[in-house]
Amino acid sequence: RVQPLMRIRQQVEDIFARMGYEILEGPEVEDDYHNFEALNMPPDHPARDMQDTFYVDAQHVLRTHTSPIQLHAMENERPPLRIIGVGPVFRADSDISHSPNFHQIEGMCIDRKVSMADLKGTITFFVREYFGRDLKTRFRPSFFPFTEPSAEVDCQCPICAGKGCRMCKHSGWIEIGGSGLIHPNVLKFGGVAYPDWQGFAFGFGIERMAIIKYGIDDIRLFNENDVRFLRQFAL
Ligand code: 2NM
Repeated sequence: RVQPLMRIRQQVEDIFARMGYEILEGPEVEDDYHNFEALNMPPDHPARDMQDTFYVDAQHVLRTHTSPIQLHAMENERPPLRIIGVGPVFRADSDISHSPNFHQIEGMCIDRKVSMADLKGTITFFVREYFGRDLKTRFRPSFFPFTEPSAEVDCQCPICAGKGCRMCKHSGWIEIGGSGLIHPNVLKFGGVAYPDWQGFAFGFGIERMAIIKYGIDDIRLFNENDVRFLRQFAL
């Protein structure tokens, strides 16, 4: 069988491929510039803390997110761009809901005029396709260094259809990712001529997307290779 996480990755990639996105991977070891500096995280930024980041040497890290893939795409391709960056990422964190090597899928759209409305339309379409029904999507103001404005993305809980259950902590809503308009500093670092070109971006954790769809309660199950777990995802 296809491993459940890779099934989810294929499904998510496929939805964005149908919207015209190009699917890209990238190096798992990145230099400090592409993982942090060019994403508007200067040398004193708290995200660089040794407690979160696996350092390879003074200048290189195991990428902590897939956003460096977007940076490489800005450097190597010309707008308009629709890019999905996907693959493993690494953070020094491990418990029932955090894995030190989890997977992200991030999207970026760069065009002449791009707004929060375009972002919301794209994410709303994705949520409907991914869960296969008409779940509502909600955007909450938030902060990320690489986007301004920024928003967290919630959808109605697919387990209880918004009624309230253990998965959504009885709120009816569940957080599925982050998003925003790409910060002008990031576009400039990537060599994109702002404001002639503008962009939106978003990111999801693939384990989290799988956990929410299937009601799985422990992220570690994906890597244990217990056939009783894996068999439940037979086609
Ligand atoms: C997120 C949330 C918000 C993001 C931004 C970019 C880039 F490189 F284009 F600026 N890529 N991904 C982004 C924005 C990711 O994940 C929670």
